[in-house]
Amino acid sequence: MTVACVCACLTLASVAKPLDNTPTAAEAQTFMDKAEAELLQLGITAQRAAWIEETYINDDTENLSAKETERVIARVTELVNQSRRFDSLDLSPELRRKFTLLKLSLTLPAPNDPKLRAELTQIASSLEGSYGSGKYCPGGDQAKCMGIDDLEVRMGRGRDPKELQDLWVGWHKVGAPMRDRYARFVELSNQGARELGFADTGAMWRAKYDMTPEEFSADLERLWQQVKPLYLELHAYVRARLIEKYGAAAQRADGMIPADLLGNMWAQEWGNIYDIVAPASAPPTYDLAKTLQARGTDAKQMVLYGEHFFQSMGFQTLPETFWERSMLTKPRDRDVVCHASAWNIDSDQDVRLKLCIHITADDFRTVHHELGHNYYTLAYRNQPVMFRDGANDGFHEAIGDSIALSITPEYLKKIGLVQQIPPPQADIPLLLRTALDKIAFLPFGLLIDKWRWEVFSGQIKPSDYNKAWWKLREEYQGVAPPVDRSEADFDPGAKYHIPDNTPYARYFLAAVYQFQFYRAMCQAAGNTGPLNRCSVYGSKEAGKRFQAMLALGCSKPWPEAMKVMTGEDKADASAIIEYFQPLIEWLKAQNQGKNLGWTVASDPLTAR
Ligand code: X8Z
Ligand code: ZN
Repeated sequence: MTVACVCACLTLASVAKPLDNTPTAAEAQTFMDKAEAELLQLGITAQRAAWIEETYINDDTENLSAKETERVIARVTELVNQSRRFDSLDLSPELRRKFTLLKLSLTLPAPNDPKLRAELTQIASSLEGSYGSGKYCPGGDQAKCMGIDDLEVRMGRGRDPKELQDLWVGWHKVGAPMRDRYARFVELSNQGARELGFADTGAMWRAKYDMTPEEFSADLERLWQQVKPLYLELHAYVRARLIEKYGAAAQRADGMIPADLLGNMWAQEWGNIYDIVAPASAPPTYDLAKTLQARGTDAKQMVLYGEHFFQSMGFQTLPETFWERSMLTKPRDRDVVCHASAWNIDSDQDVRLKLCIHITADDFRTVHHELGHNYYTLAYRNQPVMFRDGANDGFHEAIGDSIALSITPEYLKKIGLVQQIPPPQADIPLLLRTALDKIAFLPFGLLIDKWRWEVFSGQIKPSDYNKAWWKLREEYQGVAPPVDRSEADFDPGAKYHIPDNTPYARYFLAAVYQFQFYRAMCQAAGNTGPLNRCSVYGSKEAGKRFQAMLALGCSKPWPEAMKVMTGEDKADASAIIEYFQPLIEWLKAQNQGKNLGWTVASDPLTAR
C-alpha cells in the first residue's frame, strides 16, 4: 500500500520537529490562527474608515481611509512573505487553502517600499473621491448640477438625442483629470503584484478562480461564445427600433449603435428603453416605477420589499444596526459615493447598504442585488476568517440577482404591486425587457477587464488608453462614441469600477451564474412551468438549498460550492438559453432578412 505509506510518512514528518529549521505544520497552523485574528481587526478599522470616506468625501476622510488601507496592505504583504516558509509543507487541504487565499487576497497589491505604498493608496483614494464627487452642471449653471445618480435617471428617461448627448459628454468629463493618476496607479500596483510573485495586477486577479489565469481567460471566452449569438440578435433588433425612433441620429453606416441612445450612461443595461423597442402589438405588462411612486414608496420601503423576499425563503431579518447605519438616500449637504454597494464592517452582523435610492424599477432590482451581498456575508460569518468571502467574486455578485429574477408578475401581484397578471402573450415583452438588461450586459461585463488586463500587462500604453477602450466597446458591444473622442479624454474613468479598482469579470460571471442558481432554486421549489415564469418567493426548500451553498463561504473551491446548490460544477450558459428560448425564436423572426453585427471602425475614437 504505497499510498498509505506516503501519507503516513508525510504526517510524521510534519508532526515531529526536524533537526534543521524546517517549520512544522503545527507552526503553520499557529501562524495562520494569529494572522486571521490580526487581519480581522485591521480589516474592521479599514472598513470603518472607508465607510466614512464614501459617505462623507473630503480630503481628511480620503487621507484617513488611505492610511488604513495602507496598513492592511502592508501587513498582508508581510504575512504573505513570511508564510513562504510553509510553501513546501504538507498541510491539510483546509490550511493550505487559507495560505493560498491569503496570497491572493489583495485587490490592490502595493510595493514594499513604504513611500511608494503610501503614494499608491493615496492615489486610490483620490481616484475614488474624484468619481464620487463628480458632477455635471448643464450650461455651467451651478444650480443645475447633477451627480451620477441623477444623471443615470435622466439618461434612462431622456428621449431627446441632443439632451442625451449633452448628458453623456457632460458626465464623461469626469474621467480626463484621472488619466495621469491612473497611469501611475497601474505602475505602482504592478510593482506590488510582481513583488508578490505575479506577472502583474491583472494576472493576480485572474488567479483567484481555483484554476490558472490562462484557464480562467479561456473559460470566459467559452461562455461568451455560448451567449454571443443571442446578443447579436438583440443588438440587431434594438438597432432597427432605435433607427425607427430617432432616424439619422441612430443610424450609422457601420451598424454600430451610438452609446448615448441606450438608456444608460455606459450602454451596459438597456432596460430603460423598453418603451422604444416594445413589440408593436404587445399586451400591456406593468410599470413598477409608476406603481411604487403612486404609492409614495420611500427608500426604506424599497429595501423592506427586498428583505421580505429573503425572509419568505427562510432567511433572517436584518439586524437592527442595518437600519440604523445604512445610507439609503443621498445626503443634501455633502459629497458621497452614490454607486450602490453592500458592506460588512466586522465580518459578522454589522452589515449595511450604501445607496442613493430613486424610486425606479432599476433601483428596486438593485436593492435585491445588494441585499444578496449582505445575506451572503451573514450566511458565512461563522466560517474561519479566511473563508468569510464568496466562493468567488462572481458568486457574490450573482446572489441577489438570482433572487431578483423571481420578481415576476405573479410575485408582484402577491405583494400587491400589480393588479392583474399579464396574459401568457406578455411573455415575449417581459422576456425582452429582461434581456435588455441581462443580455445587453454580457459583452460589457467582459470587456471592462479585457481592457484592464491589457493595461496592467502593458499591452495597452497610457497614450492609447482611450483608443483601446473604444476599440473593445466597438468590438464587443457594437456601440460607438456619440461624439469624437481623443486621448485628451479618459472615458474608462467615467465608469465607477475603474477609479474604484473593483475587478469586473465578476459581473460577467454573475450574469451567467445567476441563471444557474435561479434554475436550481426553481427546481427545489418544485417549479414545473417555463423557467421564465418561476418565482421562488416563499419557498423554504429553495432557501435551504441556497443557504447550504452560501454558508460555505470560500472554504471550498467554487466548483464544489456550486455543486452543493446546482449539482453542476461548471459555469454554463445553458440556463440563460433555456430562460430566453421563446425570445430567441421571436428575435430571429424579427431579424429575418436583416444583417446581424457591425464593422468596427478603423479609428475607434471617431464618432462617425
Ligand atoms: O456595481 C454594481 C453593483 C454593486 S456591486 C451595483 N453592478 C455593476 C455595475 O453597476 O456596473 C451591478 C451590475 C454591474
Ligand atoms: Zn454587487
